[in-house]
Amino acid sequence: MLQSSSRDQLEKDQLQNSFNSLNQKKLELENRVKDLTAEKSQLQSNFNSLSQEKLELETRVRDVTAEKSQLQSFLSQEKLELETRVRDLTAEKNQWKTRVSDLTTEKSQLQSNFNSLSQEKLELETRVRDVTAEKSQLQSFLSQEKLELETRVRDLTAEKNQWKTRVRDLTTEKSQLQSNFNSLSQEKLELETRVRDVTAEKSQLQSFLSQEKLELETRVRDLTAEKNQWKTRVSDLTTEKSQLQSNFNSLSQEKLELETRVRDLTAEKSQLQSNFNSLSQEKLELETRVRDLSAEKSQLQNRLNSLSQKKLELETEIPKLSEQATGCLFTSNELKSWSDSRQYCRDHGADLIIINTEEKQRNISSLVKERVWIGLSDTEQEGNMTWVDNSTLTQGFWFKGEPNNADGNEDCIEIIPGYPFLNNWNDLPCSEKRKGICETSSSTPKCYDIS
Ligand SMILES: [Ca+2]
Ligand SMILES: [Ca+2]
Repeated sequence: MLQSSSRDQLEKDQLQNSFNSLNQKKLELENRVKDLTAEKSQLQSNFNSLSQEKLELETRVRDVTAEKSQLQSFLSQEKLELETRVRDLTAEKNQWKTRVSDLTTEKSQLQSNFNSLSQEKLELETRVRDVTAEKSQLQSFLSQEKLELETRVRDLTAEKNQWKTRVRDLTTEKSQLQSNFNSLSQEKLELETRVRDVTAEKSQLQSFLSQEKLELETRVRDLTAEKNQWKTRVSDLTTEKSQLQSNFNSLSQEKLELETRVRDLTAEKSQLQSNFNSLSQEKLELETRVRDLSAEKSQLQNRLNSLSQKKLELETEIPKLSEQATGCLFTSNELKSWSDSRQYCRDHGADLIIINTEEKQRNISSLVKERVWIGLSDTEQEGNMTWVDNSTLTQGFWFKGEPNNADGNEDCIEIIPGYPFLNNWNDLPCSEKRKGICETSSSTPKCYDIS
């Protein structure tokens, strides 16, 4: 019966220790779960702010891309309009050039016609002069001939008819020549009229061509000025386009950097997500372990409860058992030195208690409520612990570090309640005041309660 209760007690102590360490471990795990939860919240918060930042960057990239498309569209439209206008102006200029060339050719043709007409007129004038000279000669010759004929008519009447015939022939020839002369004169007049007309026409053409040329030159000047303005505007637009291209390039560069940053952030987010997942996994494992430990704790608690119940039952058994095993136990009402306490026990037919088994140590430890003397000392010889019946100590239930014979003056042994039942002995000076546990033989009828 005693051995069984002792084993239960041992088991109960071990369970108590296990329970304490498990409690401690549970607290540590709970703290670790709290820390991990806080760390997880921090990671989630970081992840949210990174997601927000990523969204803002994406919105900015979209805006920049839209602005770039608008600028490109505007520049393309403007460039197409300018190219169309330059093509139109170039075609118009070519038409004007063709017209100037045609007019120049026409003018050259007219000049050539005019020159040939002038040459023809000169030749006609020369011919008219020659015919006139011939006529004069003929007149002169005819007058001379008439005179000679008149003179000779008289003399040459025979010859007169011949000469008359000849004169008639000559007169006819003369009429013919006169007619020729008249027609030539008429022709000359017509030619002169035509020359005048041609001259007037030439002057008009020259005036018209000069006017036309001046207008064309003015228009060419205007067109050249306008072309220069367009060239300036094209140059400005080209410069503006280069500036926009430069802006676009820097924006593209910035966009690339942003994309790189987004990629880095995404990788970092993936890493964080991975960390978060592993932490979540670890948290789940810890929760599982906490659940297991809680279940184990509940089992231990149940076992502890049943053990406590058993302990209570056993405690009710102890006085009876103590009485059977050791006889009666009692203490003094006053605090005394070890020697005075022993004397008190002797005065009451007992002696200070001898504890020579583990079961008795447990029973006594469960009963004491204050520091008490027991019947053990090394007063006779330092380090040689001896019971009051002069038997030598075989098994001690010392507190950790005891006996230490502090100041070389600790020779009497006490039990300190509250320490583990099997480790609660201490040596201290014998003059210290304690109650002592007295133990009678089982034959002594009267017992005192030491509690
Ligand atoms: Ca000592
Ligand atoms: Ca001591």
